[in-house]
Amino acid sequence: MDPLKKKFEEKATELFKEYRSILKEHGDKKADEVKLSQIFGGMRGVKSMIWETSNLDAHEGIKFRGFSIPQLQEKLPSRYNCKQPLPEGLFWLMLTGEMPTDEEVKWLTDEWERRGEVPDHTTKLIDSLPNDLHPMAQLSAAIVSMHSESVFAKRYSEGFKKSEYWDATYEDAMNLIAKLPRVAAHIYRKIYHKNDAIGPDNRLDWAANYAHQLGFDEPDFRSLMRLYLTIHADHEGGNASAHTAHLVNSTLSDPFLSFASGMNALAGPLHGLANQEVLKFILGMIEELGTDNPSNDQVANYVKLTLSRGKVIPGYGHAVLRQPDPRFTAQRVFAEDYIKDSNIVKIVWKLFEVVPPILQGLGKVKNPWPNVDAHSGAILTHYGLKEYSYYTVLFGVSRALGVMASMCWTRALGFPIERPKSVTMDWVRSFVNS
Ligand code: HAX
Repeated sequence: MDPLKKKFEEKATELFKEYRSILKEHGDKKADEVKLSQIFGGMRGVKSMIWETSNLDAHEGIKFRGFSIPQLQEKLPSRYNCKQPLPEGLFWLMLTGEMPTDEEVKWLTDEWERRGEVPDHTTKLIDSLPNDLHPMAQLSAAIVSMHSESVFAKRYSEGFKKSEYWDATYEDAMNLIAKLPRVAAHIYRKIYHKNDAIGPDNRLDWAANYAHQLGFDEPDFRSLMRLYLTIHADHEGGNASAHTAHLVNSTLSDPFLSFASGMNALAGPLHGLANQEVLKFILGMIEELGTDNPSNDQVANYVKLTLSRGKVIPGYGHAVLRQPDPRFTAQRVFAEDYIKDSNIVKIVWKLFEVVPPILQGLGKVKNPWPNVDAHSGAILTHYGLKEYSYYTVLFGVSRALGVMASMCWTRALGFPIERPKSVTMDWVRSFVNS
């Protein structure tokens, strides 16, 4: 058994016993009460699942196994004198709850490299799709086609015990994460570079290798990818993409099919697609104003105009957060550190000054602050990755780390199929009149 799987098995066996005994003793204890406003309002805040890998606080933002983003930047292993952590280390941390050593991370980089080969039919499928099909649709189709590789699906069809589900899920998680950058890079090169694919370079770490296959080998872009793929990896379990993957997997649909479902949720403009929408919005502003160096007043007027057109301001607001998103702040710090002069980056910072008071003034927006998607496009554009329709794919590659680590936990703890309760309006009417 490989060292990561072994460590996970130890941790999972321990937690399984603990959770079963908690459930036996305290199963009837009330953890929450649900208000009608939550039933109508997208189940905000309803405690309804276990998600070990990260936790989101409305004010402090995301913590991965208790570590904030600056703490990850300080404590996770890095390489090549890069100030940014290796996402491999975050996966290890999320899966085991333990900070990995340099050697453990090195092992994981090599292991993902070893597992990275993409089936021929997946490459052919991508090549057969029209270039104007959105990259997220191509990603989802490609992942679905890798169902052929699922160890879980194969072992299930042969008949295996529930206590062994986690093992097959771990194999699928590792294989999916290993293959995903190659699939995602193939989609990019096919659509935007006349199918001029670039093969992997097995001397590189997972993030740098992805950057390489996209066609970006500058050290700063590699650093950006390490940070980007770390901070987008997980946002507890209730967000739409993670929860979708979790729900689908609860039917014992295999990890490839489950993760593809999560990607379809990420592709919505209120969720991950917001990163492309932000750049589109900024480019639209530049075009309408006729300058890429607008004043704060010009930016504010454009924001108000956008709202008057009945649109949301992409990159702002959040269902849980009530402060600027630490993932936004991490990207801002990166841009301050690495990027000397970019008018698009400066527009992102001007938006940060003018948007919150305008949204606050509407009197209905619960969180007027920027979220993760407000910054990424400006930095990617600065380095030459300008095809904004592709941005959500980068997010999706990162999100695999958290979702797949969590899926291993879900299967190791043996959680059942999800089945919440819906109610009819008749029920609501009689409830309010009772
Ligand atoms: N611009 C304009 N109006 C906004 C707004 C924004 N950025 N954010 C919220 N509102 C509006 C809502 O549309 C809603 O209006 P109505 O009552 O007229 O329907 C009202 O304010 C209350 O919404 P809320 O309770 O504050 O926000 P929700 O929890 O319902 O929604 C969203 C959270 C993120 C979907 C929302 O803030 C939004 O649409 N933001 C813009 C899109 C975006 O950036 N999405 C990415 C979020 C982060 C993420 O998942 N990344 O992947």
